[in-house]
Amino acid sequence: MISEHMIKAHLKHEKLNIKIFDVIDSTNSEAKRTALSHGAQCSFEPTLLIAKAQTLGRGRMGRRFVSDLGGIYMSLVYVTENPLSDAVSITTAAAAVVAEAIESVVGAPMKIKWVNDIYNDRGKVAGILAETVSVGECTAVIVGIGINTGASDFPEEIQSIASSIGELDGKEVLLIAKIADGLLSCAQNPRDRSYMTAYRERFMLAGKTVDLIIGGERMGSGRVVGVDDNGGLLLLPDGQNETVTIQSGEVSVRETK
Ligand code: BT5
Repeated sequence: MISEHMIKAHLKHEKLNIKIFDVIDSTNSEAKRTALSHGAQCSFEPTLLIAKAQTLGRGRMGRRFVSDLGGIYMSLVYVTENPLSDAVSITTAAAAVVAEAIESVVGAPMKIKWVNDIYNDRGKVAGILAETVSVGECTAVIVGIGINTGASDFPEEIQSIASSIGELDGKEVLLIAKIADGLLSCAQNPRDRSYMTAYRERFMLAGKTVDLIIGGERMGSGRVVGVDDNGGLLLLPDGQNETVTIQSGEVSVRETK
């Protein structure tokens, strides 16, 4: 059971609207509609949208995020006047917040694959989609998070990738509240990069040889050195001796024989 009252019982931040849906197309799309419905008004209270299932769950770059019953699908939308808000650092902060929150509720270690995927020791358990939309003179930030919490009977298309953090037996509300509190704290302190410690501790690519993929195309390969404070990937391209910073894209780890 997920109710507004139960989430608020765990929540530290007081100003948060909460809307819960049984099924929706996408909580990120609903968040966008919510932001746009405020028209030119540059302020509205942060709003958390939660669904038990999504019919059009979205991943990055137009990809599908499988959102059947047996997961938590949530989006936080808030207005920012901070020009530093960019999708990479918001996503990075959210990944650290989500990984820590899952660990504290479930007790199992989580790993972060740059930039937005949370893994347990069997596969991807959560994904993050950060988006922005212009509202009047301001920008609304939307942080969408999908977490697999049910049985691991995933559809064929994600069977080899996905895993679940398992049934939460009533602790869903605690997890949702921890994530919302963490995201709201990051939103209130946009220059604070202290979440990078949690991110780096769980970063699963350090030292790995990866292929860099941008816009679906392989752009080269190299060894991952780390992540910078803005969430950029530090990569030493093959055959070169200077590290480059990658701000967007994704990587696929090369299997070492
Ligand atoms: C993501 O994209 O992982 C971001 C997912 C964000 C989902 C949330 S749910 C609430 C909010 N509303 C939305 O509509 N979206 C957000 P990306 O890194 O592009 O990963 C997508 C890829 O992950 C797919 O191509 C699949 O390979 C895999 N995938 C799809 N569904 C999955 C699932 N349920 N669990 C694990 N992996 C999945």
